[in-house]
Amino acid sequence: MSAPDSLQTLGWRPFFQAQVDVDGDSQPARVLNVHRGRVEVAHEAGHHLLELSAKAREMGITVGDWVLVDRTGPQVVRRLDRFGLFQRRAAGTAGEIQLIAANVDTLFIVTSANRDFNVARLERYLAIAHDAGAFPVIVITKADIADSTDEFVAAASGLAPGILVECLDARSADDVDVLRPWCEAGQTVALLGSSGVGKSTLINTLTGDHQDTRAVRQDDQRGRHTTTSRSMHRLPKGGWLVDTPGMRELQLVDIGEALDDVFAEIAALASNCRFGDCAHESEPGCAVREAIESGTLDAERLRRYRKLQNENRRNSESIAERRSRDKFFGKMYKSILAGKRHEKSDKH
Ligand SMILES: Nc1nc2c(ncn2[C@@H]2O[C@H](COP(=O)(O)OP(=O)(O)OP(=O)(O)O)[C@@H](O)[C@H]2O)c(=O)[nH]1
Ligand SMILES: [Mg+2]
Repeated sequence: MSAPDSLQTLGWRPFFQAQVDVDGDSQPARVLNVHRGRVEVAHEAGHHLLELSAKAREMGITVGDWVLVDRTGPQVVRRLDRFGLFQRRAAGTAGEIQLIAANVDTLFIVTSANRDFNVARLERYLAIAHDAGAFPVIVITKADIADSTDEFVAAASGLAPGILVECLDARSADDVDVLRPWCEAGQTVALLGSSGVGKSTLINTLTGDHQDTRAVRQDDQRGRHTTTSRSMHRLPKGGWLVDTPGMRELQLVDIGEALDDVFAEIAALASNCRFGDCAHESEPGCAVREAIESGTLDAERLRRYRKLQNENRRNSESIAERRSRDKFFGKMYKSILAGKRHEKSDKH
């Protein structure tokens, strides 16, 4: 039988403590899984499956969230503010924001020492990490089958001053040990990377498991073991691994500042341009173009920055547009209804 978790082991910290005045009626709990209006939470007394009330559904609860649970209910009474959030736009044209995971401390950005390696993709993932408040660690797998990993490590290390880059064989427990400090008790990690780079392999090596996705054991009240697949997986040292399909479909949405963090040197140069709205094209006094001409800034890096800015703008604008359109149609619909009612009352 697995021992109940302490709040610290679940990831509780002063940031959350400061938001609550925990009384006798409610207790903090971490959301391990959300499925069809039900959440699985873990708290000091064990695991619980809770049905969400209509009010709780409106709180927009996602994997990794901290909530307050009424001891007597039991029912989710409040969602605590997050220090970070991964989100994406729903597929199709609806353009709604979908919440993927909250309160992730560390993001392992996984790529391989082969043709998967792509600087633009890494910059994109770094922006996502920044936006979600997660500390990025670039993990380059398949070091064992690469002729040399120097170029990959140099290119990744060049992406930001002090950026952490680990190069390893994802199948080797010894190699993967360098990632364990991020997986200690109370830490929450997630992985991001394209298909085939070794995410599942890393997870298996980290958890010592051999399954595709690690399932967490849980005792039901009769003491029987049932094994279910969950979104938050326990790591051997007590950390948590977020493994949800949505992580594969993350996009840049409302991410402007995070992009400026990733491309900090361009953002800093831009602040020296003569015009505040300089597009770095043909304006006089453009510090960004000067840097490219003098060779201190790579033109390709500017191009990639622009591309991500455009992608972000496209995703974010269409949401704003959609909202205003919804409002417009809402009003129109109401006025049509009002007109119809009017017509009806005229007839009577
Ligand atoms: N030699 C070597 N093979 C690796 C390494 N990492 C992963 N592989 C192999 O690469 C293949 C793909 O690894 P997966 O872990 O399934 O990749 P994934 O990122 O989970 O892929 P998706 O689930 O499709 O997103 C498997 O055959 C692994 O054994 C590594 O560091 N070295
Ligand atoms: Mg996989």
